Amino acid sequence: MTQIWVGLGSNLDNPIAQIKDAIVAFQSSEFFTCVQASSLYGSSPMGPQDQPDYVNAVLGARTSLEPLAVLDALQAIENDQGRERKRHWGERTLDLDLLLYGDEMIENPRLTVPHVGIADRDFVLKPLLEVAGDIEIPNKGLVSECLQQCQQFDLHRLDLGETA
Ligand code: A4P
Ligand code: MG
Repeated sequence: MTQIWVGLGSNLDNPIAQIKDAIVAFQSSEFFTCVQASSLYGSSPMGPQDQPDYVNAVLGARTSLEPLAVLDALQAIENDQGRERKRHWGERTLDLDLLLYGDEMIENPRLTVPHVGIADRDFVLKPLLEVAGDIEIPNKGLVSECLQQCQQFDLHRLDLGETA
């Protein structure tokens, strides 16, 4: 079994519900166990500014799937939640990025791990630190060190109150 970390993002069609549904999809999947999710965070968009704010989270799981099979499973969950691929860094119902696959470094036409943007974005690093602790990102350093140097996107933890 390999420990994986997945970044979740949504800014269309009730983003909070999209992220919660995605977490349930992992919990119900035969491919993943020990699913643990961070809090949900709000963030301003990276990329085109004429799109809604995002909801972001990070999820950990254990799996016996090989890396490309994990990517297939992530894309199946995205597609189940109505993902359409429009413009780069544009709006989406659900984006699932494979941030880390154990401590492996993978360079494949379909898959780069660690995810290319992992060390540059507070909306990935803050929830990762919350749920994974201060782990080492291969070739990048500790999550806390990356967080001190990364770009900021008005990140704030969402208070979901009674509905959490
Ligand atoms: N791919 C390669 N490596 C990976 C990986 N580690 N995990 C390939 C997932 N996919 C990976 O992805 C394009 C292709 O990347 C996939 O087919 C896969 O083979 P995509 O999801 O279709 O395209 P994308 O998401 O538009 O591109 P990209 O580069 O993945 O964008 P990002 O980095 O995911 O950024 N602003 C805020 N505040 N919060 C966000 O979450 N997200 C984005 C998307 C833009 N702005 C944002 C946020
Ligand atoms: Mg993506």
